[in-house]
Amino acid sequence: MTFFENRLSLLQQTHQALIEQPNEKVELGNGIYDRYKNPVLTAAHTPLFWRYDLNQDTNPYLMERFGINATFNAGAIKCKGKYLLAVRVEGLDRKSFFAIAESPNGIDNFKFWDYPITMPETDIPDGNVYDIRLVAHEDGWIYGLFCTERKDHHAKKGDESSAIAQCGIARTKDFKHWERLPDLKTPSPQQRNVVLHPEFVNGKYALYTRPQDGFIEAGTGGGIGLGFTDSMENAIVEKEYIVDEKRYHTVYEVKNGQGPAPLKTSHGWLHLAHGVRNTAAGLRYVLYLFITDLDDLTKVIHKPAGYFIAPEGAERVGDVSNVTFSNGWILDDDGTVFIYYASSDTRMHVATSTIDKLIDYCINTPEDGFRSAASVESLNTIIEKNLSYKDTKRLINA
Ligand code: M1P
Repeated sequence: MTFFENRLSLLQQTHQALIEQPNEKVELGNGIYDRYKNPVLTAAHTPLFWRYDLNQDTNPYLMERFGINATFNAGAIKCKGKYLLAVRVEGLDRKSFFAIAESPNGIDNFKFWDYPITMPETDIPDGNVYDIRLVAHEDGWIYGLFCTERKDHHAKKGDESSAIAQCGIARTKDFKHWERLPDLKTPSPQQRNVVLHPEFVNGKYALYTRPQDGFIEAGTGGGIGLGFTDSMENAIVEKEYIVDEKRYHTVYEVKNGQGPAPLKTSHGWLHLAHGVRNTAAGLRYVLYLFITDLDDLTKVIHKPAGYFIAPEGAERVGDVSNVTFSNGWILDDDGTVFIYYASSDTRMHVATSTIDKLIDYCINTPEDGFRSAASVESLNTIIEKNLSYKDTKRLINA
């Protein structure tokens, strides 16, 4: 066996073992959702035939020719019984693109399709595209709304970092062929985390937005917005209504953003969002939930205090450490919810729960009182209630 053949065989065995590794629940979670031991996708899950030239004549050392840095921030959808993730794949060159990975059960055995998505461009080429949200809209199309980032040509001379973020829009029927539509127009100078609501609202398309003053700063944008457009072929939102505002001394005080499209439940629309706060160690991104009214999408009716998922253990470290981010979840017919989240802009994980548990969590977890004294009050209510039960006394004294 040549050096090349031996190395290729080892690479193939390792890759196959990684992809086929069964995932397991982490025991004794918080009762709200279950985490899993392994990430569902890492850079190492990408096919070997993406990363290597597999011809011994042209690549005798069997070197990587197209390195992958990270697989994260995936949109999610169930199609023909398969769990599909539209993954943000980032090469060593820092450019992101989308690729579909498919699993039979939603928790392991995710395998990338042979080719990444070739996303058509508008007249103004995209510098970078990322964080796609997949939505099967009641108009019959599957939409992918994502961030398109382009260099800010008005930035100061020498500034090679400033960019303009806007919402790119594309639609498909098969996830292979995409029709690119014009970018969304809104009153805000920049947009990220724009998500299509799955149903028409008074005959219009509804979009969750995240108005922002600059590329990083949400600034006066206010929070997660909602706007309406007559058409997705020329999507224009004239007014953004702030649904969930950023607020002093919360986990979303610096900025927030809608995650995937909300799930319709009998209690309202269930939302997953990310919240960002600043720390001495930099920005910290966590996930939180809230429910909006079924008829008035701008009205938040339940919102537990604090975060739902925050980075834990190995999740804390990556290219952008201390980040959890989600733009994909799947609700199964039996009520199971698969929450796909990325850690530290590096890899993808899954957590599972049920729609009943998530609603219970939203309705029965104390709300944020925005002051320490209010938090103590919430805690005392729980303690008093528990200590008044005879059974609790027996259990805690056992
Ligand atoms: O690096 C953390 C996240 O930062 C951005 O999110 P937001 O617009 O809310 O600040 C995005 O670039 C996202 O992709 C990234 O995960």
